[in-house]
Amino acid sequence: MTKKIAPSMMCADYRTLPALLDTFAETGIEYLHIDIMDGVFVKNFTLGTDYCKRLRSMTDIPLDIHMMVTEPETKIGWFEPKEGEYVSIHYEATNHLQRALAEIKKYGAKPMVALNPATPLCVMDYILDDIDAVLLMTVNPGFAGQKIVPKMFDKVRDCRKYLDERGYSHVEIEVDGNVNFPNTVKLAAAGADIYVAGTSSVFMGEDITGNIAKMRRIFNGEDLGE
Ligand code: S6P
Ligand code: MG
Repeated sequence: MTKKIAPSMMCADYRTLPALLDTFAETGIEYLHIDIMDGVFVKNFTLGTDYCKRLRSMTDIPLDIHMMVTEPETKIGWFEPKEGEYVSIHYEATNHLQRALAEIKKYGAKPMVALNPATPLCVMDYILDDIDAVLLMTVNPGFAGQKIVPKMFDKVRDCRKYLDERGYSHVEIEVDGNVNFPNTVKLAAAGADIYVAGTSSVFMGEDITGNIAKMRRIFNGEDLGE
């Protein structure tokens, strides 16, 4: 599968948003990762429904909406998910995971299940037909700028194997949290497909285009991520 970059928009400088979106279009950015937090599931507030709406009016790049909220099944519709977009909901946030994933599909969007670092892969045993991707949190959710949980490299590798062995090779793995350049090298080797890029990579320093090019070189094995 082609490896994709999803810049984390909570890390973006709003003052230069139109120019940033032009840069993302020019560099072929595949998704815009939108962190939704409710102050309950995680101790923070970030982006919301109006932000998604405005962003869609400014760019054709599909959104990748990461719902870090309790009872997501009651809130999916608020975001008016579109065809081609990803919507992820946390296993830990709902008693009705299968129903919530099916709800995302009703909008024509692509369902993704999100797992916190401590959550085992086996929770996906009976929802594999309901997902297009799994989001493996490589930090505990809530904040940008954290350090990766080292065991997550094994988890990504185990997840790729778990999916392939069950005939779900088409299900993509997204990684989110401290996806810096050296970690990208390891996560790519472990089999991650979609890379949420925040303060550790794309938004590090001033050269966003250069950072994106470096990520792509790492994907191609042309850069060691140093
Ligand atoms: C964190 C959130 C993430 C962050 C991203 C930031 O709870 O889900 O999407 O925005 O991880 O990236 P970084 O490089 O600052 O860790
Ligand atoms: Mg996120």
